[in-house]
Amino acid sequence: MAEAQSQSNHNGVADQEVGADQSLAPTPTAQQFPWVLYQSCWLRPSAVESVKVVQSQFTPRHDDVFLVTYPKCGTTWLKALAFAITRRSRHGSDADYSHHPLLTCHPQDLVPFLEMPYRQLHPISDLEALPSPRLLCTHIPLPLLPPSVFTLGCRVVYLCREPKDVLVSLWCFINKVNKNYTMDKAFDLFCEGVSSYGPIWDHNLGFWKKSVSDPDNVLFLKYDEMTAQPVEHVKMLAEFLGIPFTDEEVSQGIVEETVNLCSFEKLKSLPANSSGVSDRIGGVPMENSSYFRTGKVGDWKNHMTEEMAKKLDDIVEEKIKGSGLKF
Ligand code: PAP
Repeated sequence: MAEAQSQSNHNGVADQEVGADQSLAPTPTAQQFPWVLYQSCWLRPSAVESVKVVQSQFTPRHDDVFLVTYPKCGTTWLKALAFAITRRSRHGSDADYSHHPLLTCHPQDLVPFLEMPYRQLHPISDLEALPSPRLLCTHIPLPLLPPSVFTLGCRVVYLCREPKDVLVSLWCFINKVNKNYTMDKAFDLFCEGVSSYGPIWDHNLGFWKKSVSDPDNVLFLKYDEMTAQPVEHVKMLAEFLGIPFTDEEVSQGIVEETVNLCSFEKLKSLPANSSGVSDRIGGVPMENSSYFRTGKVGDWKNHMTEEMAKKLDDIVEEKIKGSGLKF
């Protein structure tokens, strides 16, 4: 996740270099958090370069499936679920999860991101080499994605999350590598819409509106609802992906097995996810366990005051007013 960029990797110099592009402007708030505005989206300078490579070089295929999230909305969970669903045997008797790749690989590594590791460092041909149908993931907002994702009719699964929980998750993640990213600063920036791939409300609204106008191709999911009803959501996801669970699979308990395999508790307990360090961004090593913090709904209460909560709630409510989207 690009926000984890350490201070030493990006300073004012990088900002100015990117700032030469007329479409970019430095963040208004703090020089030590040098997001820039690229096509109305806040990004780290290196992420801008990567998104530009995706925009100019990535060729979608009609049978691609895109998992899209704003950072910290449950990307790891969605990757695990979609991977488990699409890779399962269509025949119940062959469904054996005892040797499943999710037991030995971090979910983040089983479904590649379009824009990470940064594509100016890791060629887009890595994605071209994947066999169809590809399962891909991205944080890139809708207006910045190659338009053919939608004209080709690719399936897009969007997972959103209650913004206060997103902010807390984001702050905990970034604060591990950048102690200057305090909760107060994170909050002020977030309320201005400034965090990687932000503003979050624009990100949510882009895919929300598309899911309303094009429900066959865009499935809009909510983390909180998925947590409350995982079995129903796994069935819904499989159906949307064109591979519904058969009656036989349902009666064999394969849906529940999928839910359990991808549960926070199960994944967090596995050595591949609980130990070690990986650099999935490019120059930003993070502990594998940092993708498994609490996995809870409403953890914002432990980190934000009621006053902060009200301010952010009011901002988000105003931004999404009239769209039909609710948190
Ligand atoms: P990314 O957007 O940076 O790629 P993402 O997976 O969205 O990662 O962020 C991690 C969040 O998803 C964490 O939330 P928290 O900080 O509020 O705890 C993490 O706990 C949560 N998460 C990871 N795996 C699961 C899972 N299997 N079920 C539910 N939540 C999960």
